[in-house]
Amino acid sequence: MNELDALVQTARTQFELADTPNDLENAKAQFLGKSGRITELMKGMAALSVDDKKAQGALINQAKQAIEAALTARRNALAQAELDIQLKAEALDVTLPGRSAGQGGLHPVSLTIERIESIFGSMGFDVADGPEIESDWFNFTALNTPADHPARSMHDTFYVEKVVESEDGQPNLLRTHTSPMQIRHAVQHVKRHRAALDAGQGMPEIRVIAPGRTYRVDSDATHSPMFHQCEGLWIGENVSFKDLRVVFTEFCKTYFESKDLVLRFRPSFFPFTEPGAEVDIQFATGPLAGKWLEVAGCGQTHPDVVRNMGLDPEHFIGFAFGMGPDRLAMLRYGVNDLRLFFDGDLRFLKQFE
Ligand code: 2NM
Repeated sequence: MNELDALVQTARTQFELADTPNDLENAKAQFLGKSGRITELMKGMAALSVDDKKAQGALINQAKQAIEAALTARRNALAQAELDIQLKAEALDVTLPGRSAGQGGLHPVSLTIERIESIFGSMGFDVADGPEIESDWFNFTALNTPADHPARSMHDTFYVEKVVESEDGQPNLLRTHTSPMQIRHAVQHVKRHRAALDAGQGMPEIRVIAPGRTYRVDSDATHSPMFHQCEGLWIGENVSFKDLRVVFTEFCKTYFESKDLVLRFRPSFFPFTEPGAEVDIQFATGPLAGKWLEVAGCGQTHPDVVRNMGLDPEHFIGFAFGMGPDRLAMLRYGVNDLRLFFDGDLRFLKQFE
């Protein structure tokens, strides 16, 4: 093997031994650099004759090209190896099962309230909202509840530091029922139509339900200090107790999906109604068949309450009703302890999703 072939062979070996691009460039310098072997050989030709220069130059060039080809091949091989390592490290196994985000669901009482809203919505009722911290006026006074009424005692009502304006300097409290939302809604409605009312043109009827959290000092298997109510109000110039009966009967049949249930109205008393009644229902079939179950209170809105809405009770009449979504959920789902709804145990709550 002549000297040039040996040189090319050495270069190939050195390049193969280089494991990194940096090592490879260092190896290259030994052969192709400024003072590399090929450069040295070129310089060595100075003393040769013209013919020998031609012949020797061609051979050196051949060797140089062979070394450059080996260098390029090794550079490509190292780059490819680096890419392979990177691809392997970043590999994504698309066949692995995904990680689920976990699915939330609505609380059974929320589902019940949505159901109530949907049924009354189909009968033309709006849905009102309002504050849980109320003034004494909206919670009691406007609802014809006298100052010495037991519902106003410290034993029954959670009084709080004053945070909302109370018209009469009375303390704030956690609302004990959803009625204040109805008063607020009615007052706003009447304000909007004040001009037409004063001109004797009347106003669109008030038809609204008000669902939400309510609070009383009470805690056992059937009472929770926080519970839910949903009240309804229909005020117009020609609304009667018969309308109440029709609307509430329709609601119960739709809510319980039972066409053959019957309603019973038992006379009762509420400060904000005159007359007032309790509503009992009885199923003809199913596990509760034959039993009278109390599901709501109702009545014709008391003239003083109509007046507190800004209306003349000589011209406007209406009815209201109030029920407990917690109790409606218990009846519909067959739950016997109210506290299960508020313990936050997912094993119980997941059953209703
Ligand atoms: C009930 C029972 C009977 C009622 C009265 C009113 C209002 F605000 F219009 F005066 N809302 N709801 C009412 C009547 C509530 O709950 C057991």
